[in-house]
Amino acid sequence: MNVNIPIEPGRLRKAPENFLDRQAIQTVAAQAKNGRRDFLRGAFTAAASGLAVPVALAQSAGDPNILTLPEHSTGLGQAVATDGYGKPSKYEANVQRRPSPGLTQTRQASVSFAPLQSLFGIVTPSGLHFERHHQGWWDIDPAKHRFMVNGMVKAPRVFSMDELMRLPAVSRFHFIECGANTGMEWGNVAVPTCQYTHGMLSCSEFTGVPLITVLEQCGADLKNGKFVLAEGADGSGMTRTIPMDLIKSGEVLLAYGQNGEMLRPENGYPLRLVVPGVQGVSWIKYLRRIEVGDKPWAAKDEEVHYIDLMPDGQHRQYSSIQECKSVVTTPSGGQVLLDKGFFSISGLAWSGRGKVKRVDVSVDGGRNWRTARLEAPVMSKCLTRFSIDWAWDGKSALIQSRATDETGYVQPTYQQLRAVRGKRSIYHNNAIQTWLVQESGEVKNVHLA
Ligand SMILES: Nc1nc2c(c(=O)[nH]1)N[C@H]1C(S)=C(S)[C@@H](COP(=O)(O)O)O[C@H]1N2
Ligand SMILES: [Mo]
Repeated sequence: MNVNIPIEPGRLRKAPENFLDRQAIQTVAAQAKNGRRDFLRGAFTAAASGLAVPVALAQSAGDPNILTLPEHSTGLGQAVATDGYGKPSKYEANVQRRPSPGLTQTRQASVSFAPLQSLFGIVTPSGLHFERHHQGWWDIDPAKHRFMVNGMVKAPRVFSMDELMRLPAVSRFHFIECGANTGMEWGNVAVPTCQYTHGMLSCSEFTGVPLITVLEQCGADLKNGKFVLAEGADGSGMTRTIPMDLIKSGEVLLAYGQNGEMLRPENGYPLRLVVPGVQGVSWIKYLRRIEVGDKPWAAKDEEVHYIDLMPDGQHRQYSSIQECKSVVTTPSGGQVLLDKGFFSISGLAWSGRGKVKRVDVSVDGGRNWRTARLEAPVMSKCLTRFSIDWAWDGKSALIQSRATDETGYVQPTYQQLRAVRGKRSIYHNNAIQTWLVQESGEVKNVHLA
């Protein structure tokens, strides 16, 4: 599987999100408001072509970065605890979650996308976690937050955060993906970069109490109570039905921890439901109530939203598991390969049904496949990092990844998916993504016919 690694490793220019400044973003957003088609792609291309391609250092002249001692090697650095809570290097300031310009009317009912193309490993730094709010986010006082259990339970009960946090907790790594992730791409290429095609996806270590523990404490009727309703405390009235079988498995958590600290306010502080494998909308934030019942509630976000429009015009409801999916994050849309030679193709794979078993990578649009390396740990309902060696010969290439999960399910091509689902859905697009590497080195989002 190894290729010979040439002496000069290939160099990469980052995707446009990493260098578009605030001004440029505002221009793009304004154009979007005026309804200009292809605004995003157009603006990004313009911004990208205005940049000078970095030139290799004239080695013969000697590299001043080695020959001259920098200040940080001779001076006194900064003091401990200069920042009581540390933040990223100023040189990483362009690595941000970003709203897609013009996607929504307001920023309270909107989404920001995680910069997948800039991340390593599987964990999403909490400050870069994607956001989806239906009615804005809140920083709720945990001392005043209350969580209620009612419905088919012997002893309905209200918990404070302190009471919940006294109970035995578990910590587990899971991905969360909005059901609408990649939703703009059903019909055609819509957005230029992996941040916008796949960035409604994040992965954290969550800490919390298994919901089953609390239901048992309240004497829930686990025989006739086939479902629970989860309700958030924000103004969106977000309510979702969760099948009791998932809860009995012990996987569903009343989570307060995220990556070793309390949840971020944007992600539901102080309490959110974690429903591994299930689409993001069911991971209710600012969780204030669980009701046990014997049938689905058919809430607004189950009847008219988060449903799958099928080609025959019918809607499919309660299709909430996020099926096996993957994406190459480098090279990916908007990046530019600056020279031929070795590149490590790298990406993420996940499945709402368990572990990723295997990822295959093609550089010729799916004609030939090689099996990629999976980076340990490979965990259930969690992101898995894969990589494979590639020597770019300077010719155009079509890069794809295809994941298979432990159930044997194989990620479909667009052709296969559209044959069953049509082209007009929003949710649950898990098709194989294609990135076209052009001879110029520019990487583009394309759909193969
Ligand atoms: N209370 C509440 N919970 C919510 C939402 C919301 O708007 N309010 N949005 C849902 C949707 S659609 C998604 S995809 C996830 C997003 O979680 P995140 O913002 O932490 O990424 O939260 C879900 N839980
Ligand atoms: Mo969502």
